[in-house]
Amino acid sequence: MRIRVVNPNTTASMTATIERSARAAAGPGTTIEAVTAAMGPASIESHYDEALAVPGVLAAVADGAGADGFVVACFGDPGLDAARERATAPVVGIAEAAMHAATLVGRGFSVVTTLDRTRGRAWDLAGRYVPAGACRGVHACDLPVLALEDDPTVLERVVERAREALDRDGSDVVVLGCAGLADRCAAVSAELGVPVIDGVAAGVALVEALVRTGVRTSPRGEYAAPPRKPYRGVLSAFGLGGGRGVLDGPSQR
Ligand code: 2AL
Repeated sequence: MRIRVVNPNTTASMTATIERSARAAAGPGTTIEAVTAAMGPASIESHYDEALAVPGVLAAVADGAGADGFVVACFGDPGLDAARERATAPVVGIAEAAMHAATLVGRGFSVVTTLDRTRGRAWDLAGRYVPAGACRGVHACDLPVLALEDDPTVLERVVERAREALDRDGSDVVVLGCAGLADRCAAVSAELGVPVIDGVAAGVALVEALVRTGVRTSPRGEYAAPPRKPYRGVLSAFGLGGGRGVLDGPSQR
C-alpha cells in the first residue's frame, strides 16, 4: 500500500525527519511518500499558522491521487476534517493517532510540546479525541518548532519536561506534541522507562490498519464530498467543480 504523509509546514528538512519516522514504522509492503506543503507557514505554532496551513494540506491530499491513505503530520491536525471530505482514502492526524495510542497503553498521558501558546490547541484536540481524564497535562518546552531542527538542548529539555509531567500529572505515558520531535521518541522513552508516543509512527500504523482491514472514510453524512461552488480571490483554485481547481484531482471526490 502507499501512504502519503503530509508535512503541513513548508520546511523540507522537517519533512525528512517525518519521513524517517514514517518509514521506520511502516510494515513491509508499505511505501511512504512524504511531502512538504507547497504553500503556507514555515512552522505551525499559532492559530494563524494553523489556519493558513490548511490550503497546503488540502492541495497535498488532492495531489495524492492513488494513495491508499494519508497522515497529516502536524500535532494541531490542521485541515483533518476537510481532508476527509476531499479524500476517499482514510486520513489520520498525528495528534489523533498519538492520543488514541496513548490510551491503549496507560490510564493517563501527558503531552510534551513546543511553545506554551500551542497548549490550548492540544487540550482542544484531547477533548475531542479521548475520554475526559485521559489527557492529564500538556507541557511546553519553550522551544519554537524550527529550533527542534538544530538546538543541541532539545533532548535534554524534552526529557526534563516529560519527567516533571509524569510526576506532576500522575500519568503513565508521554505523547510528543510535535512532528519535529519524531526522531527523539526512542531516546526519550529510553530515558524515562515509559511508553513515549510519536504521532507520525502511530499515524502510519493506524492508516495501515484501516487500509488492511478495508475501512475507508464514510461517504455519508459530515464527511461526504463538500458542495461544489466557486471560490474567489487567492483561493479561487480551491473551488470545486469545473475541473480547474487544484482540488479537482482525478481520484479524489
Ligand atoms: C507542530 C508540528 O507538529 N509541526 C509544526 O509545524 N508545528 N506542532 C507544535 N505543537 O508546534
